[in-house]
Amino acid sequence: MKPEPTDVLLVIDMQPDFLPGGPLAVAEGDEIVPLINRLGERFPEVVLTQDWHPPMHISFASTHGKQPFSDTVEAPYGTQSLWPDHTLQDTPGAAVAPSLRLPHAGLIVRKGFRRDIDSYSAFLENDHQTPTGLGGYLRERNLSRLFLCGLAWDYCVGFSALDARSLGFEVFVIEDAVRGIDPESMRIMTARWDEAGVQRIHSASILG
Ligand code: VGL
Ligand code: ZN
Repeated sequence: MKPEPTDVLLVIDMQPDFLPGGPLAVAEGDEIVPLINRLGERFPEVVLTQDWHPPMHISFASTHGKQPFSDTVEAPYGTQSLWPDHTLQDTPGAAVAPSLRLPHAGLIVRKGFRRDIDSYSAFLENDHQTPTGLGGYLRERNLSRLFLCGLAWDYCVGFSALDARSLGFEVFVIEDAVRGIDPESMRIMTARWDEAGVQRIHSASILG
C-alpha cells in the first residue's frame, strides 16, 4: 500500500517522558522510534502530537496527594485516572523525542495544556466535547485517511483512533508501531477499535 495524497501519518506522544527512563515510561516505547522514522519517509503528510501539561495538572496524582496508576479523581467530565507528573510544559521530557526524525511534519498538536481538563485524544479533550482543532485541520487540507502510531495503545493512540472514526475519518492503527501501558486495558481498547471500524494493520503493508 503506497500512501495516497489524502493520507496522513499521525504520530502520537513520542516524548521522552513516555520512553524508557521517563516518569511514565511505556515499555519498549523506544523500540518503535526507528520504525516510525521509516514510516515517516513514506508519508508526505505527517502530524505529531505532544502531551503538554501545566504544573498542578488535574491528571497528576501529586496534585491531589494521591497515588499514581491506582487512584482516580472525579472530574466534572467523569473519572480521571491519575499519573506520575509528566510532560510538563517546556521541559526536556515534554519535547518531541530527539530520536524522532520527521522534519517534514506539518503540524504539532499540543493537548492537555489546560489545568482542569486532560486530553488523551488528539481530537477531543476528556470531556469528549471540546475539540483540539485537529479534525478541522485535516478536513480543510483534504486528509481523510489517518495512519496512527506512537504511544500509548490504551490511552492516547486508543482514544485518538476512536474519535477520528466518530469524526468520519478512515482510520488505520499501525500495530507494530504502537506500544501500550497495561495489557488488560489494551485488550479492552482493541475491542473498542474493532467495534468502531478502526482498521489494524502491520507496518509491512506500507513499507513492503
Ligand atoms: C498518555 C497517560 C497520560 C498517553 C498521556 O500518551 O497515552 N497516557 N498522558
Ligand atoms: Zn498526560
